[in-house]
Amino acid sequence: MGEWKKGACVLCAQGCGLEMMVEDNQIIKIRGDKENPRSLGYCCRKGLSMAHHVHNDDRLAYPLKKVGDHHERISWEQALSEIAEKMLAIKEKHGGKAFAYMGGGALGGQMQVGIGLRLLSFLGSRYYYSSLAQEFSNSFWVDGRVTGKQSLVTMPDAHNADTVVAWGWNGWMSHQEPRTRVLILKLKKDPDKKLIVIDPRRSETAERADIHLPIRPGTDSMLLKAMIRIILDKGWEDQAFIEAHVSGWEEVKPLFAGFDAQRAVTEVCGLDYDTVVEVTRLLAQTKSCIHQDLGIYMNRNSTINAYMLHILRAITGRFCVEGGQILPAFLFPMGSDSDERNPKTWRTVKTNMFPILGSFPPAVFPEEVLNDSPDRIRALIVSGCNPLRSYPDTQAYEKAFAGLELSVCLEIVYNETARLSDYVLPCLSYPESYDTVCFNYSYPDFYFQMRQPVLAPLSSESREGSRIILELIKAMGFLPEFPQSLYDAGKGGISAYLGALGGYVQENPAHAKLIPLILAETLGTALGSVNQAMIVGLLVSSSSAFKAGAAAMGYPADFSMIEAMYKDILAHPQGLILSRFQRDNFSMLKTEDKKLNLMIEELLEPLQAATIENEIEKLKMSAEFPLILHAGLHHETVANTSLRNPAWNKDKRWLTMLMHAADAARLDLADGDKAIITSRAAAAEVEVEISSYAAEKCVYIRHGQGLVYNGVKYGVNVNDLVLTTDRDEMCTPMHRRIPCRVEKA
Ligand SMILES: Nc1nc2c(c(=O)[nH]1)N[C@H]1C(S)=C(S)[C@@H](COP(=O)(O)OP(=O)(O)OC[C@H]3O[C@@H](n4cnc5c(=O)[nH]c(N)nc54)[C@H](O)[C@@H]3O)O[C@H]1N2
Ligand SMILES: Nc1nc2c(c(=O)[nH]1)N[C@H]1C(S)=C(S)[C@@H](COP(=O)(O)OP(=O)(O)OC[C@H]3O[C@@H](n4cnc5c(=O)[nH]c(N)nc54)[C@H](O)[C@@H]3O)O[C@H]1N2
Ligand code: SF4
Ligand SMILES: [Mo]
Repeated sequence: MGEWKKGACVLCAQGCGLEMMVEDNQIIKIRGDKENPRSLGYCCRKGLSMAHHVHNDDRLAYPLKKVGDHHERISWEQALSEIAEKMLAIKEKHGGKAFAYMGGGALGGQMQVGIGLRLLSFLGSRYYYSSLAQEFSNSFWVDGRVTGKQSLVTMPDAHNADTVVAWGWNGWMSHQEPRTRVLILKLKKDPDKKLIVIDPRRSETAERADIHLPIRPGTDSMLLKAMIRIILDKGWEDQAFIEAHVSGWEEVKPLFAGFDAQRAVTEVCGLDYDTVVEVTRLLAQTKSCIHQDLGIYMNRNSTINAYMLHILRAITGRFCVEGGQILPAFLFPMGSDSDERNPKTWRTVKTNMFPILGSFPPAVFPEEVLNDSPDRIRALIVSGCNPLRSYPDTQAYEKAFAGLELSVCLEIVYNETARLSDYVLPCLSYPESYDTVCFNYSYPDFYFQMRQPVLAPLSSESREGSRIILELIKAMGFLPEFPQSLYDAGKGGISAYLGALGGYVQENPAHAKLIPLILAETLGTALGSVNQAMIVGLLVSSSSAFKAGAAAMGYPADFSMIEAMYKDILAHPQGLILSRFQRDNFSMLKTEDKKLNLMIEELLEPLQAATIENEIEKLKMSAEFPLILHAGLHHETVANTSLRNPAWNKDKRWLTMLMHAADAARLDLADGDKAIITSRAAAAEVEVEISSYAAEKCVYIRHGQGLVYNGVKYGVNVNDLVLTTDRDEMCTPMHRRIPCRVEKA
């Protein structure tokens, strides 16, 4: 008889609580965990299929080394010593700039980024690339200017709002909010609440909306400008809020003078003007929030759109308030503040790109490898992402991997990236280890879950990812030896350990900067898990606001707080509320005047340049590529590239390209026909699916297809159809607007 064990789903950022029935060290059944304080039993079909993520034919069992054109099994000893030796040689010959680390966007293995960045820093590099920098960069950058720090990312508080606008977000399929389908149905059922969807197609979310604005693709900046103009014309600004909490609005406001809102809405966006006025009224006069997503993030004008969305929120008083746009409480931020105005901030050598929220954009990586500069990237560590399917332009990535002197991939599966790497190191998957993530969504409550192992290691040779990186750091000789007493102290409880650590650092002040690594090594060894030790470290270094909130939850307000919280975390495998922040949300702001700053100098010119005339010109499609490819629908039949075994979709039609009936008729294509899609990058054969979910002149291919499982490739890898240069000024790929044409095969 199996046993139900508590954990979480790692297949999207929601991390829903799961209960897993485990029998013979196999997950045989899954259900949502009603005791999880955030997801409350919610679970989608991906979560229910999580077992395929853990148990599949691609799971790695031991370290691999590339020999000729294939991989051979090697021992850990050989792997660590060879990698260490090669890295030190590259460092010696070419310096720190030769190294990059890639990963951390997905939920599995987020903890090892903390330690991976230290490895990078020992090597002398700051080149950290992450998946987050190919979706949210523009928005994070704008967040940084408005809130005063990039690490203060902002989010909608949709569950507490009366009007929710889904802007380029197909939540019914992609979630992106806790319990999204519950939220959507709640909005739909309640006559006093409204769901508004702004999306060119009648998506599964639009289908359930009170109002759907079927906007012409790529014209969101015109709609935003028009809405702000309408607010000014109707006198819907929240003057008291602006006075108290906003700075810079008076300087920015003139940019909207004379803008012809009605013409923009009707002629450019193709929308009904009165409906747009009503939507604007709901935004301004109800408890509203806007959830924007990839439909506008990975599209044209993404930066000024993020800017105008914040202007809209700020002038209607929907920022830092319940049900509006909030700054979530956090234990550790999603990334670091990396202000490119600081001359010390690194840039990429070839593309001169700066990091945002601490991470560099994957779209420039191939160019950073394939160039003649002495400072080009030569060695890469990948952990917890699959660039050979996830990042734009697979061909460019293949060439980049071939151009590296050393590539090391930490993975749980033998995926497309592992296949091209020099060394492949097997990690414990999350149900085999302790782990947590940095995605949180609420204020003032801070929700936390340390996922605990529910399975014994499936292979005796797999290791915790952060332990692997720590071993590499040690193999390169970057860590001094620590006294046995520190290892022993870890066995006596957290408070005793922290006391011993304090004593050690007092005696060895030069090692203070090594504290996170001392914890990882000595406490990590005592606890049998580096991740657990890192969580203790995070609790110790948490902000005073976090600790005050924890004290308010009843934790002792002294030194013993850490041990008390840690024990509670262990005792609550379903997750818990660890801290309740005490001050209002505005107190999180890091601007000098503690106000929302709307004056972003760099964006004034682009905002001004977004005129109706300019946009009409720029929106024109060429005769060669008259259609728009939505390169990567986040559909319920895909889970990025994390569900490799296609068995979970056996009853679904999921390897198709969606197309509007009118386009199909024009091209003489019937449902099920084979067609050739051609973009600037490549051509591919696809099966046509005529769908009411497609907008006219747009075609849609799901993201996360094209995976090779047991020698068979399933569907089209959409990143074959994209060039790295299909990107905007912040190097975000334009995956929602890839020009293409389609012909009958
Ligand atoms: N089932 C499933 N869920 C997932 C994932 C998955 O792979 N599978 N991946 C997860 C991840 S990592 C992410 S980031 C999220 C992404 O979640 P979403 O952002 O919801 O995903 P998309 O499928 O890109 O949906 C974007 C919507 O924008 C619309 N759109 C396209 N062009 C425009 C435009 O010009 N203007 C406007 N206003 N809208 C436009 C599209 O029609 C589409 O409905 O999904 C997450 N959830
Ligand atoms: N063309 C196009 N490309 C896209 C998108 C698109 O819409 N269009 N969407 C983009 C978006 S929004 C995102 S977020 C990215 C997602 O892209 P990625 O960040 O690459 O995420 P996944 O595809 O889920 O890959 C995660 C990898 O981590 C591995 N993994 C899981 N657990 C662990 C662990 O504990 N340790 C280690 N070391 N590895 C682990 C998994 O096996 C998997 O191979 O894709 C992007 N790519
Ligand atoms: S919404 Fe679905 S995929 Fe996302 S965490 Fe929850 S169960 Fe997993
Ligand atoms: Mo994403």
